[in-house]
Amino acid sequence: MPELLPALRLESGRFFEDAETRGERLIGIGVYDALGAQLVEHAGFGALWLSGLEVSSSKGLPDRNLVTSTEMLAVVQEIRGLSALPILVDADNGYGSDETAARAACQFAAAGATAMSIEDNAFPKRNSFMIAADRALEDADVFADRIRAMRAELDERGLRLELIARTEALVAGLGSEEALARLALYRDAGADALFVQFTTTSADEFLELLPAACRLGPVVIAPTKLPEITAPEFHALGVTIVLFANVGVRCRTRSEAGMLARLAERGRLADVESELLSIAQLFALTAAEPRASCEELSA
Ligand code: SPV
Ligand code: MG
Repeated sequence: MPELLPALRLESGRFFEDAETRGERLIGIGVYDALGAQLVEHAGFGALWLSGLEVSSSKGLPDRNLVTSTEMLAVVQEIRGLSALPILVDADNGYGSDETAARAACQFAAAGATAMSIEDNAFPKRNSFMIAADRALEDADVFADRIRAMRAELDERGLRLELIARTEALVAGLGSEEALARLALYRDAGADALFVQFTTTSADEFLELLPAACRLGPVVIAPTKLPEITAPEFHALGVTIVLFANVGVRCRTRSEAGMLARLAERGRLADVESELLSIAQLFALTAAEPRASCEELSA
């Protein structure tokens, strides 16, 4: 009987503190299901970003606080069953209150997640790249109290989960000073890592404040709007984890849409066969042992 699950090499301890101590720099890739997590692991990346945008999109929903913590939990569980990579859960704004955030933190921790990111978008959150969206932020002290509430609940239950505090201050047009003040407040409230989000219009501000943010603590970024800068370049600036946050769902959706358009036009499988995994490759991917490599899958 083959092993159905790979041996898990889960980090115990403090993920970000350990990464800093070891001088570790990682790339995390956005995922929304276990299959995507397997592909990311096979490709050799070091972390999984369970992306709110990707999970929302995979359900045909906009990224506006519609996906619930229990839906995210189900994905954490399915991924943890197949991958030993660190799972960083994008928990939006914590789902509305201190209690919802603390409950989600405990559930994600118990399911084997490594970290949970919460952002200071007011409820209901809007994805950072939605144009003309209301950009109201949560009051900074209210948000800091949320971090304390999550930590207290985790500690009370003897659970360990790294907390990533993300500010949307640059996205909201509030400037670098506000962004840094919020990051410092969130760190003092107990966040293990800091995340500063930006869009095209705030990319310069982001690059300017990045060194100061990195002096406050371990930093996580998602440089969707600075696509020319490499992950090693960001690492050299002091960033601990670079997230390519939404590449999975965008790639799969685009390639599937293209294939379907050609199939609709031609009505013949042979015309799209070269765009498909073979059935054998699919079986190899989902077989217990041995699993197929990325090179084999894209051959
Ligand atoms: C996500 O992946 O859901 C993120 C990153 O929060 S982004 O949507 O790119 O802002
Ligand atoms: Mg998100």
